Amino acid sequence: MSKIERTITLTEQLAERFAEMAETQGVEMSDLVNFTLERVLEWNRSRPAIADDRGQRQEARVDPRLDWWREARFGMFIHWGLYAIPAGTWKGKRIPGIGEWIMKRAHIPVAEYEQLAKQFNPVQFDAKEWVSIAKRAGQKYLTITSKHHDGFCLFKSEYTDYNMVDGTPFGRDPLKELAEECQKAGIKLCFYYSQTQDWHHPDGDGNDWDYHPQEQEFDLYVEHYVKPQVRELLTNYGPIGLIWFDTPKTMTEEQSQSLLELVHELQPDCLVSGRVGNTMGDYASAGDNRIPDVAVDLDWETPATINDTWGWKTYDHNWKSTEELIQKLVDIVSKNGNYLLNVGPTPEGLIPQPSVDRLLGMGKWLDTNGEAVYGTKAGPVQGVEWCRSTAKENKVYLHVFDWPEGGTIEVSIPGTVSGAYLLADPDKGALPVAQEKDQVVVSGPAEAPDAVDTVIVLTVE
Ligand code: FHN
Repeated sequence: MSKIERTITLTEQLAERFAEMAETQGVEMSDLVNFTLERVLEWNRSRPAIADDRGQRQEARVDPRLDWWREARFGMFIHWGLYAIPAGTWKGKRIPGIGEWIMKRAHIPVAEYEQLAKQFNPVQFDAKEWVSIAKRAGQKYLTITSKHHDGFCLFKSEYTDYNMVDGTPFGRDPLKELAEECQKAGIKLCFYYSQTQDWHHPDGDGNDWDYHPQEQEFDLYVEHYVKPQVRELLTNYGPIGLIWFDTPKTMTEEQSQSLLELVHELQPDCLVSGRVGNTMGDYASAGDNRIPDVAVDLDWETPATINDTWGWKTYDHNWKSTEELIQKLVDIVSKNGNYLLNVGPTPEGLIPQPSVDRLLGMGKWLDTNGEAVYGTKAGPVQGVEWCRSTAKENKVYLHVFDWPEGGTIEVSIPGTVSGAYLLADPDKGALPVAQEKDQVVVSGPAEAPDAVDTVIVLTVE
């Protein structure tokens, strides 16, 4: 029995068991499933932040093709598709979970879900504005869902009419417009592409309410649909920074390898995310919203939400604060990672205002402190609750999250520290430094200059 067949059999057994238990215990099957899902997610959170099969290929670790990405550190993720229309509610019922999963969570038949395309008319979409928000946020690349698990394509494709140009009243190709604006703004355009799950395609993974998984030909879907579409994406939109494959699930080594080769054949400089599966990525992909506890000696990235959903949901107001987002960015960079922070635009084509506000707040902080983020690596001070550190050339940047009373900063650093100043100080006024062996003591102002993260630059010999 193949892995997929075993998975299907197990799922069927589980479903039967759930139904039995719900009936004998007199509880709703949907409650049982939802609570179980919560527990599974909790269990998932206790797993390593970067799963082995989403790791980085050995050869990629020193590959200069990644240099732009190592410099960038901060990107914009965009989840946009038909799911923005129901925005978390289907037939008057709020559907639990992330917005872009509504089709699966509510088992919406393809024939019904695809009707949404006829309503998708985001007349307020303005590629220039989206790119400008990313730019002002200090984000250096932009990764947009060209096709998510629901199978709808945001780009013109010869392989399906279920796409923005041929299938919606909008009739425009947002990826073309974004490609132009990204070029002008010097932002790398990148494409998310769901290579395994496709709940619309008869041979794609994940839809067992319209299709019979046992009868599906996943290999044919990869060969005759995924690959030709990846070819379109890498042929029709100019240079693409990376392809963000996702949820590899049943991808075999051969399938992951062949996708990797296809991308590199079409655009040798285009990177491939760790979620191509089987540890073949050009860089590793951490779990959603997961940040490793310690620095990781790989090129890796955390995809993350600003609230709790990727695709727009009208009633998800659980927005993280700007302060929290800045500290998460710094935490990630201080462990060698990149932060890919998501926005879920509305069906009208607008990036939600709470996201814009937070992104611009981050950009403002980066305007002053970007030097301590872009192109830096994990610094020598690690495992300290109140402080993070990044490093570049002969500089160590101390990111002080909790300013100590009195302003005396004490850390352990190998090497001789020849000077210290506040990064926000345009005059680079020297702060008194004392050093005994590895112990460095900097005397800063009594009050925190920046309540979120005060950056002290140490020049190290
Ligand atoms: O299932 C998707 C989810 O919808 C979203 O796209 C995230 C982003 O990292 N990736 C998958 C779950 O990990």
